[in-house]
Amino acid sequence: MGTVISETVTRTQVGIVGAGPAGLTLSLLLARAGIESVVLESRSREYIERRVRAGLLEQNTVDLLRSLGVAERLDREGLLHNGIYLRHEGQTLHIPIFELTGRQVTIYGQQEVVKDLVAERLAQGGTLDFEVSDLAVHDLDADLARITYSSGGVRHTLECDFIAGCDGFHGVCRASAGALIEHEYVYPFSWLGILAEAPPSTDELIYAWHEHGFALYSMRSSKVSRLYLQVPNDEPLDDWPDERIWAELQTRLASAGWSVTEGPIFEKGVTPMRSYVCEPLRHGRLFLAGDAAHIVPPTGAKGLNLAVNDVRLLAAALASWYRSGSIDDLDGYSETALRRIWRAQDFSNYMTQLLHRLAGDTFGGKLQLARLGYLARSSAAATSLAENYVGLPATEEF
Ligand code: RFL
Ligand code: PHB
Repeated sequence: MGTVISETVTRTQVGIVGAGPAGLTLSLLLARAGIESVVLESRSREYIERRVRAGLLEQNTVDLLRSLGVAERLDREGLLHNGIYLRHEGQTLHIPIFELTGRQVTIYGQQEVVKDLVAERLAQGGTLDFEVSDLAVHDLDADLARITYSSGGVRHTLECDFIAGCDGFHGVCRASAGALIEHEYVYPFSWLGILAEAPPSTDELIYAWHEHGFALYSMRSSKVSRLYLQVPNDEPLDDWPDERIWAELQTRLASAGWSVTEGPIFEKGVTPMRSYVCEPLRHGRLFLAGDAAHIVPPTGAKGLNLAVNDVRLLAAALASWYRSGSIDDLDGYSETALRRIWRAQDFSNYMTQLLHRLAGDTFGGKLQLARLGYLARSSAAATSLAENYVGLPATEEF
């Protein structure tokens, strides 16, 4: 005798697949507009609240989180930054972002953002189901779309007006969206990232060019540092005991009379670097947002910020449809979102090409040093970097 599996059918306005920054933010934006949604997540709450990823929030992102009433802890614990350092050959160039743009970035871990969004979603009594499995989307071109999934041994069908595919790069929604056009570039290197119990010995982030490869000095708090090293693709973590990591960070980030403060490493991981965009961001009633639709290399710190911008546009388009029955904004979502996505792709690629060691190429290295020199001498060049890094205004033009 097989296991008896009960089945349920429920109905909502927007079915959201994925409880990352994109899906959770979308659910709160929709709730504020009086639109009901259901968020379905394959992982556990503990897992998504611990997953270590991004750390740098654009002012646009902070402003949006504030407007949703989820920035109380962010305002208390986030670290405001007015600039960044670019370091090469022992020289340090400060890009004074606030002075050049009047805007700031904030360091606050992505998992902290996720915790705050989850807490608010649950406090509002919104549906957020963890550990769902076998999720699939159907009937994207019909009057009602459907999401099927299992949860707690029960098979569910969720009928929806629209589905938001916010399920990240390895999710299922993009693959169900028919023949999309894909643009992709995979870089011949990865980032080895660590978290260490060590007070940062720098006031601003340091992006370092070095002949051994790129290094980044970031942080999470006054007690925790976040650091990254460029490593070859498929680099085994076992080849990087803590002593080797610290030695390499000291070498690549070196500056006279200064050193990186070391401490116990409590998290280590390797992330491949990819640029990817699919288009359009829509198939019938399915809309893609965040990493489900695009990936940027982390050098520009844009991934989470782009995800939040996508759902800002998508929520406004859905609200316009529910308010007036006008389909225009939904029809325009893909084109509008892609303008900023491509701007961020270009900036992320620029930062990556500026700072990483490129395969056996002295010509490329010389160009990088010429660009760094230009950034030091031209306020136009520095302003261009600063306005992209801090985040161009959240209008539809970019
Ligand atoms: P997420 O965060 O991947 O969330 C997708 C969610 O969908 C769930 N899921 C499913 N749920 C149900 N059914 C399925 N079949 C499902 N398949 C997947 C997943 O479990 C997950 O919870 O995507 P979202 O919301 O689009 O957010 C994107 C960001 O997470 C990402 O862009 C950033 O982390 C990128 N990133 C950075 N972005 C920044 O803006 N600033 C940074 O400083 C920055 N640094 C980084 C980064 C990413 C990094 N890594 C590890 C990739 C640094 C690193 C090292
Ligand atoms: C981070 O703190 O994790 C971080 C900061 C800036 C980046 C990438 C990652 O460009």
